[in-house]
Amino acid sequence: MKVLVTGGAGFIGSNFVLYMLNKYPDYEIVNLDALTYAGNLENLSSVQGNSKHTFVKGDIADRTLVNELFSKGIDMVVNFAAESHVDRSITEPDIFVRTNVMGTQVLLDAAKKYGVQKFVQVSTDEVYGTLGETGLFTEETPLAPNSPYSASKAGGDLLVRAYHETFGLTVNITRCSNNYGPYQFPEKLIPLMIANALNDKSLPVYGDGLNVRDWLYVEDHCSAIDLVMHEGKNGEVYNIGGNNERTNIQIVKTVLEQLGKPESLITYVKDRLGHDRRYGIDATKITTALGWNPRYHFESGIKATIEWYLENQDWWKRIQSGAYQEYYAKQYGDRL
Ligand code: NAD
Ligand code: TDX
Repeated sequence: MKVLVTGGAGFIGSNFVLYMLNKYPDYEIVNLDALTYAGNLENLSSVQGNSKHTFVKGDIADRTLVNELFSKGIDMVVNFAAESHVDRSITEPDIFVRTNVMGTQVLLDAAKKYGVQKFVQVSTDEVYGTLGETGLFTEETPLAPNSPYSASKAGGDLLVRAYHETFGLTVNITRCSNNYGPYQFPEKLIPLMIANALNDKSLPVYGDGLNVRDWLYVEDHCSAIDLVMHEGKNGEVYNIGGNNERTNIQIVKTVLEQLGKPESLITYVKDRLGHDRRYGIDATKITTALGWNPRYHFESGIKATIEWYLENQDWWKRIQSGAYQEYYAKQYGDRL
């Protein structure tokens, strides 16, 4: 089995590559990643020299390169490659459309041209928009994306659907809630708060801090994708969630408490534009149809995550010493 994993040097993609190489030692993994600011080969250092892992630096929107890879034989595709940060999509939407919509279409064309057993599109609960205080997103919830990021992911999802309906491509779409765990870039809530707390810097909480997200440990997301790629019913969408809703302020206080840092570091800042109030996932379909269940409770997952960031300070400090500083000043400079 030869699997093309795109975006496999990013947060979830690299966790997935490590998970797959460990679980299926006979599989060949071709990892196509453009190494944008979010891609980091350090995430894959433990599999350097593993002959079952081939890293290719390149863009999913590069049709020539993508066709060349497919022409050598690809059995399955798992498409993680994306611009993934909502705040960046508010200031620079163009690249989100290019990668998340057009890049997905290039991959779909190649999958159609060369034939694959399965194309898995890794998507997000954000395509469903926002919830009020009650209710959960099901696979039947209409798409109503509110940010340029989620709109571009919804665009990618709709192309996947269209290539299934029109050309008979074998596909699945997964829509997962917020992930956390090792190798997450410190622009996202949990690693940003851990890093700032360890640096004794203020912790910027958007708006009133009462927006709700559902959190899933990244390894549980990987096991769900594994099941979908092997057992998902052709053409189906699967929601993936942790049944773990928390307000942002609860998350931030948990991080501070575990690190023994004072709550005085919390600073409420100007809200994100178009900030979705609440996400909540109904994962009944994947649990009943495919027998998936998350292994981590939030308490053990957040503990493992904090330990990882404590033990791997070089990893995130190297990131923070580069272009990140410019990003941070631009995002937070006039908010704080
Ligand atoms: P990430 O930003 O950490 O990683 C994205 C990776 O894609 C990076 O390695 C980057 O270099 C690569 N990439 C970007 N543009 C590319 C291009 N044009 N060609 C090739 N590679 C490119 O993102 P992540 O958090 O790991 O998310 C991975 C996927 O999972 C995304 O599709 C995202 O929408 C989805 N998702 C993420 C979450 C979450 O909580 N992080 C939740 C649900 C779904
Ligand atoms: O500094 C911050 N302060 C803050 O209050 C940051 C970075 C975030 N927040 C809030 C905004 C959100 O309500 O925390 C919540 C989580 O924010 P992010 O980590 O940026 O995640 P979110 O916007 O929910 O999107 C994430 O989950 C779904 C991923 O980035 C997406 O790729 C995924 O699709």
